[in-house]
Amino acid sequence: MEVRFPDIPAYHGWAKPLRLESTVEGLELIEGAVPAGLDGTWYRAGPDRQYPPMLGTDIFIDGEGMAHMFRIKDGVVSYRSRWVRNDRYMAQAKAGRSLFGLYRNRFTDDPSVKDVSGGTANTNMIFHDGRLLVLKEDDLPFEVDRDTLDPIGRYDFGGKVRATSLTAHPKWYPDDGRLLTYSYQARGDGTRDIVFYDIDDQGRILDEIWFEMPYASLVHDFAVTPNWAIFPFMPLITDVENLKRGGTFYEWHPNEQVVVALVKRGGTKEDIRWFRGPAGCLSHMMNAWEEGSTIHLDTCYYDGNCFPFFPTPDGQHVEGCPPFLSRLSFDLNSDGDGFARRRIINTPGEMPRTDDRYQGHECRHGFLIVGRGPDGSSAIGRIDLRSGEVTRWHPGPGASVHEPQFVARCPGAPEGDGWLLVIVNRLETNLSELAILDAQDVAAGPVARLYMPMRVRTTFHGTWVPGERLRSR
Ligand code: V55
Ligand code: FE
Repeated sequence: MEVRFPDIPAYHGWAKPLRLESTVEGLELIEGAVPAGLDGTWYRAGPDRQYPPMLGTDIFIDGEGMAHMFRIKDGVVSYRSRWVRNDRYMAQAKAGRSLFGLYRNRFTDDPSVKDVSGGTANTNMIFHDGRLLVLKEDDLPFEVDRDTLDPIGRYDFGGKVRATSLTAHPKWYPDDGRLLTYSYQARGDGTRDIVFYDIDDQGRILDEIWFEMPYASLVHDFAVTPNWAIFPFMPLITDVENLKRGGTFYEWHPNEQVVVALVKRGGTKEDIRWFRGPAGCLSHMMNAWEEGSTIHLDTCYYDGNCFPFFPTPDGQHVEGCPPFLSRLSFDLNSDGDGFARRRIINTPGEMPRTDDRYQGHECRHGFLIVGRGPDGSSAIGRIDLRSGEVTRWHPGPGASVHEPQFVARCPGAPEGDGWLLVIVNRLETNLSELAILDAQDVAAGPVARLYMPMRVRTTFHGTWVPGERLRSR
């Protein structure tokens, strides 16, 4: 079968499908030195395209999953990437072509895959209960081998998770191994069911709270504090009748509200507190914490539709708008159901991260991608959340960066004391680099830069797993 990719914006520039599996033992140092204490593996996931899309169109969040790993020890970094060989990938490999149609619309798939999971496994990777899992919010996790990325299988926590999918944005505590996660549209596409799970380091479910969303929302990310799980609902809504007509998985409803549910951990759905605001999108969460009776949430907030490729029900494509890191504050003692919101960085920014060990507690150090310009370039930003000061490292004209990953300098290091790992895109050479920065001084530029003899296409999110954890089985 002929392989010919369409000429569409989703494939221009850096986003051209790569479709390459790589193995490099010992990436070449360009400058500096890899910190001697760095010992562990950085896992990331992203989308690529196994075969030309069945219906000739594509959007950047779709595409078959590619798993990436950087293994670092004794000053040496090795890189490997592999397709996630899940059911979707294997069915298509056998057919030699794409068999799944529009993003998450099962009514547009080839009849031969009616009973095959359409999960793409393209968004995030975590290590939990000794398993390395690749995540996408359209399916349950898919387990792969921690050393080779070879396939192991779809994972449902021994049958204990009854939801049809799990988020790609669980919160995962390095210290106690607890996994806090959820499923939205948890009884199938277009359902309003959502469930919060608190799962311990041996896969036992400690907390399971089912409730209903106000509408069948996209719920891409959430946040947790010691007492609350915070769920954002935004008017990107799934309608099964629209799917049957061959429509998009989400439609934008500008006249609906943003609704935020604060779910009491250990409580019931009757304890949920509801807050409302004008239509907009909450995408990735930096962090949330409690201050007396107020819950603060730092998140990338869009004043309108974050995904302009999802039209309104009458087919209108509204313009996209930039995300700004914003602080939303919810007062549990107030009688009303509004919340406060203010920008904390005045430059557009996305893919926010912190020192994961402190998620749910007030942090000082935040990291994100800032200032994606018209030329596609972007920088790593660090915000001092106490003073509001933002510092940046820009890798150069036309260059851009993937989401940064914080790694603590050593197990007991104070919050924010460590390194940032960053994949850099160099458009002029069409190659990537791995940069390692001092997390407290990103403006100084990398302490090490490593040459990659290939382009790393989009990656969304990832996890650092210390070597000690990986070696203990
Ligand atoms: C998002 C990302 C997704 C997705 C739905 O950033 C929403 C938001 C990477 O995949 O499937
Ligand atoms: Fe995400």
